[in-house]
Amino acid sequence: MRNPTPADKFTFGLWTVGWQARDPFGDATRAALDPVRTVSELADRGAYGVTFHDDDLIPFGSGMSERAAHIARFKKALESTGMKVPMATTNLFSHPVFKDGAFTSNNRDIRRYAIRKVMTNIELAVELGAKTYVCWGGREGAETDVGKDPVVALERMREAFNLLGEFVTDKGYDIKFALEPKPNEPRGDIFLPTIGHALAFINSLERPELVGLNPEVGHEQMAGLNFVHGIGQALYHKKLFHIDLNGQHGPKYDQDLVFGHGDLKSAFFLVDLLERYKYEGPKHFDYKPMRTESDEGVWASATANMRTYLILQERAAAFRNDPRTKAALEKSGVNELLQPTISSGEGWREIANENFDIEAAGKRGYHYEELDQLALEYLIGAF
Ligand SMILES: [Mn+2]
Repeated sequence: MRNPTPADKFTFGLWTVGWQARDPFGDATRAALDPVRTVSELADRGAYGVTFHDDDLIPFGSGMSERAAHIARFKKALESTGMKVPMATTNLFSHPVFKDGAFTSNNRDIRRYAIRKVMTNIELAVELGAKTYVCWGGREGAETDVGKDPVVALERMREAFNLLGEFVTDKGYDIKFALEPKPNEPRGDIFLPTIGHALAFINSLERPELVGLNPEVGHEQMAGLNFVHGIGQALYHKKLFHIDLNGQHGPKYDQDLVFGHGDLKSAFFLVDLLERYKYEGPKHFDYKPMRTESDEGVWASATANMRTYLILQERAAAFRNDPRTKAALEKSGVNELLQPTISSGEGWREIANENFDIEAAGKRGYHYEELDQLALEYLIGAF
C-alpha cells in the first residue's frame, strides 16, 4: 500500500487527535494538544488539512488580542506545512448556555447569541479558505417531548439557516453549509436525526442550494441504518458536501472509532461507492483515539484512519476489476438496473397489457451469495 499524500484529501478535526479522553465516567487521560503541533504532526503523516470548532482554536471567552494571537500562530503553522482548512464548524454544545440547545433553545436570547457565534466563526473560516461550514446541532433536541415542541423547533431551525444563508450571500462568501445528522447523544433525541430527515429539511429552506450534508458513519449506524444507502441518497440528491469517516459497532453510544474499526464490510462498500461516484470533497476523519492511548497511540490512530481508507480503496478497485466480479455482476443483473423501466415514447398504456412469463421470472436466481463472497474475500485479502 502506498503512503497517504495531500492529493488524497485526508483531513482531521483538531478535536479528534486533540481529544483528551474525558468521558462521562472519567477524567482526561491525555494532555491538551497545541493546534500548532497537531498541524505539523498530521502534515508529516501525509494529511491534506485540518478542521476546527471555533473553541478548539480560540478558547471560549478569549479577548480580542488573545484571539488574534491564537489565529496568527495557527496561520503560521498552516503556511509552513502547506496544510489547508477546507472546513470549519461552531461549538454550540459545550458551554452551559447551550444546555437546552442553540438554534432551538427555548430562550430567544440564546438563539440570537448562537447565530452570532456562528457568524463570527464563519468570518474566520472564510479567511482561512474554508469552503464548507459544518453544522452539528448536538444540543438541538430534548429528553422529554413535553419540553420542546418539535414542530416549532424546526421552524426556529429553519429561521437560523435562512438567516445564515442570507449572511453569507450578503457578504459574498464562497462557503456552503453541511448539516450533520445524529440521532441522539448528548441529547436524548436530536432534531434532524438522520440523512433522510436532514434532506427533507433542506428542501424547506429559502436557499436550499447553499445547504447540503456532512454524514458521519457512526451517527447513521447508531440509528441502525445502512450508511452506504444513506450516502447513496445524499449523492443522488447532490448533497454530499462533506463526509465524516469513523467506526461504530451498531446501535450503542457514539464510539467514534478509527475508520474501518467498526463495521468493516460497510466501510469497504462505502469506499467502493465514494470512489465509483468520484466524491471529490475532503475525506474527513471524525474519530476519537481510544481513551487508553498515550500520545504515541494518538498518532498511530491518525495514520490508521488513512491507511484503512487507502487499503480499502485498493481492495475495492481490485474487486471491481476482477473478471470473476464482472461475470458475477453480469449474472446478478446489477447493470440491468441501469435500464429505464419505461422506454422513451412509452407511457403507462404500453405496460398495461404486456404479457410476461411470471413463473419463469420467479425462478431466476440473482447470484448475490457469489458476489458477496467475492467482495468479502477481496476485503480480507484472500486475493
Ligand atoms: Mn460521532
